[in-house]
Order: sequence, then C-alpha cells, then structure tokens
Amino acid sequence: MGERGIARMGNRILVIVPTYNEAENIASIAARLRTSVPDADLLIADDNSPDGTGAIADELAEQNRDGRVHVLHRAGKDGLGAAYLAGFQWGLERGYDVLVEMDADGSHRPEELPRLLDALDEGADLVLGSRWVPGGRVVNWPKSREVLSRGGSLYARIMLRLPVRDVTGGYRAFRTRTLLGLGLDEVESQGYCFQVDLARRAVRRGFKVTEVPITFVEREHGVSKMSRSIVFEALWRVTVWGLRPAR
Ligand SMILES: Nc1nc2c(ncn2[C@@H]2O[C@H](COP(=O)(O)OP(=O)(O)OP(=O)(O)O)[C@@H](O)[C@H]2O)c(=O)[nH]1
Ligand SMILES: [Mg+2]
Repeated sequence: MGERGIARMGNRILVIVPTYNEAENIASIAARLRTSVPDADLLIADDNSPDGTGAIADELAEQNRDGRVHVLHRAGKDGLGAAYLAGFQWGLERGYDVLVEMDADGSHRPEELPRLLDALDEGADLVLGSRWVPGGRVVNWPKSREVLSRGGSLYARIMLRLPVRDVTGGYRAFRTRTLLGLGLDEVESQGYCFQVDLARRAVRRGFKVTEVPITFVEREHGVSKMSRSIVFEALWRVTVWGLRPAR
C-alpha cells in the first residue's frame, strides 16, 4: 500500500483543472501539483476567463520544460460540466490511464492526491475525495455552506440510493475504463449536479466507488461561481432522477 504504484507501473495520469477567473490561484495550484505528483500531467481547461487566467496558463505551459502542463482554451463560460467533458475527451484521445478532477481555487489540496491515487491502486474504479467520511473535514466554511453541502449530499444519497457520503464533491480520480463506461455522451448536467450525475452513473453501472477523506479548504482568492441556479439545477435533476429511476 502507498507505493504510488499507479505512477510506477507506467500509467499516465492527467489532472484536469477547470478555470474561470482564477488568475490569482492557477500558478500556485500548478506548482503544488507538480511538486506533489511530478509524474502527472496537468490540463487547465479555461473558459476564456476575462481576468486573463488563460494567458497565465499559457505562460505556465511554456515555462514548464518537461511538457507536462497543457491548456485547453474554450470559447466562453459554459459551465463546469462542459469544461470537464471537454477535458476528459482531450485526455481520452491522448491515451491517459487515469483522469483526475481538481478545482483551481486551492480547495482540493494537491498534497492529498497521492492518497486518492493509492485508492485506485487498491482496486477502486472511481475515487471520491470526501468531506463527509470520518477523517474528512472542511476549513473556513460558514455553517450555512456546510449545511447546504451536507444537506445536498444527504438528499442525493437518499433519492438516488447511493452508498456515498460526499456526492457533490469535485476532487476525484477515475480510471479511463470507468469514464468510458459512464455514457458521457448523454451527460447534460452542469454545476454540482454534474458530479452527482457521474457518481450515480458509476454506482449504477457497478463500478467500485471508494471515498477517501480529504481536508477541503475554502478559497482564499477570487470569487465563487456557485449560484442559486446551480443549486436549483441540482435539486430538480436529483428529484427527477430519484422519482424516475432509469436504467
Ligand atoms: N472552465 C470553467 N471552469 C469553471 C466554470 N465554473 C466554475 N469553474 C471552475 O470550477 C472550479 C470550482 O468552482 P468554484 O467557483 O470554486 O465553485 P465552488 O467550489 O462550488 O465555490 P467556492 O466554494 O465558493 O469556491 C474552479 O476551479 C472554477 O474556476 C466554468 O463555467 N467554466
Ligand atoms: Mg471552490
């Protein structure tokens, strides 16, 4: 255990970081990732951020001499789900074995990625970084935000009968074959709901989903893209899925 076998066995890892106005955060997260898992490639999927995040990402890619930093420029803000789907496609086309989701704002600590990868080594098909399992926690969140997040996970867990505590989290590691088995072509959900959707698909299709405790750190710089519409999208989609248990 803990031998970082995924990297050692010659598997190729791609960490996808979607960005929208993360100019203050992207350089730091990239540097921390390079240090934490030097073997992993990084794909920054930027939606033409008005604050120039895309240009900073290009500079990072240029400065990075081992060619492990890549940038996917997208035309405009199109939601987290669409950015990840484009990033997954980019990675699948290039033959990566493991694809990781990570926020740009420092909430998902790159220093914890080796533990997520270890869980893949130990047999998981999908690893969820989890705030709501023993050992997981959240730093610097107001109580209201915690109630919303815990409540959302609980609602999705019950409605969709998912054996998962943190259903909406976005720090995850997928084996390629898991992603290929999820039916990504049909995914329409965008915000937090995108994460619920992928978790539900993985469980329904019989993949082994493992939760690993993480310390989630609220962003220090930049602004949240969380909105009322993102919460409502999740609420109605989860309700519809729950009432109409499809395939
Ligand atoms: N490419 C792209 N990235 C996005 C979009 N919306 C959010 N992101 C990124 O997705 C990640 C998560 O978004 P956040 O704004 O941190 O949302 P959140 O984590 O729910 O909110 P906070 O807890 O307040 O940070 C960040 O890296 C964002 O920059 C989008 O429309 N397009
Ligand atoms: Mg965030």
